[in-house]
Amino acid sequence: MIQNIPNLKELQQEITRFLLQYRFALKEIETKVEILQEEFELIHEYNPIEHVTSRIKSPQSIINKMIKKGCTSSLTDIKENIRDIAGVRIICSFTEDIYKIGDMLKNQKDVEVVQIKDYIKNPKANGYRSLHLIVKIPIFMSDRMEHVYVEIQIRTIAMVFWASLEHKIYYKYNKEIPKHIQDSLRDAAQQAAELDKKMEDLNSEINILKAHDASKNNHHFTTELLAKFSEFLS
Ligand code: 0O2
Repeated sequence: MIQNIPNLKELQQEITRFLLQYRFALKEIETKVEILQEEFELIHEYNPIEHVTSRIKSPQSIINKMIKKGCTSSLTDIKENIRDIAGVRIICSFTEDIYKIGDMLKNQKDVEVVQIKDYIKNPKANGYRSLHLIVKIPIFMSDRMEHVYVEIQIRTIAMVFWASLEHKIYYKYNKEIPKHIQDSLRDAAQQAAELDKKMEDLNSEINILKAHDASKNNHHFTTELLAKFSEFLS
């Protein structure tokens, strides 16, 4: 037992370092998203991101996934197979914002997109909708550089609403869910999708009105300016 203590210490250090890289990876992605958010607000006077959350997967959830995937307990194996140990969730105002934000992240040079799961264009059978990007980013530490996987889930408020409640109610429920409940769940997801569409249409209409007003104001301003200028010249 006593002989094992140095090994235990080493193991503890190894696990701490292992989890640390995920914490740093989350910070990197969060900073990237914050920059996009601030830039959008300042330059485009519009904020497509409602809020951002992040989490490190719980040890229990990591173990469950290891069992599901038949993954060994080597840290290298875990790192390669469980790609959502670090997870960031970006909540956008409208569906079109999801793809804008997704593209902006994809275009960043240090972000390697490894996998895209578009559950908006292809919702899961239960109705789940969200855009998932599995990305790999470099993390620079005192003595080494690591490439770390992060799962970025991008969704609207309506998608969050459905997924959070479904998660609470049924997700990971290990028994067969009765058909009428499955149908209701899918129906609720459909209603959430319709609400998203309705809000997006309203937003587009308002944007057209705003653009029309802005061009009218510009026209007034130019006419007034020209009148003042000719008054000044005469
Ligand atoms: P938790 O507790 O959120 O971490 P893969 O790793 O690609 O082989 P996986 O992980 O099933 O398989 O991929 P998928 O389908 O992209 O799911 C990744 C995550 O999306 C899940 O992580 C959930 O957070 C979320 N998710 C996927 N499907 C559903 C769903 O039907 N309902 C809800 N509420 N969330 C879902 P975890 O590890 O399963 O769970």
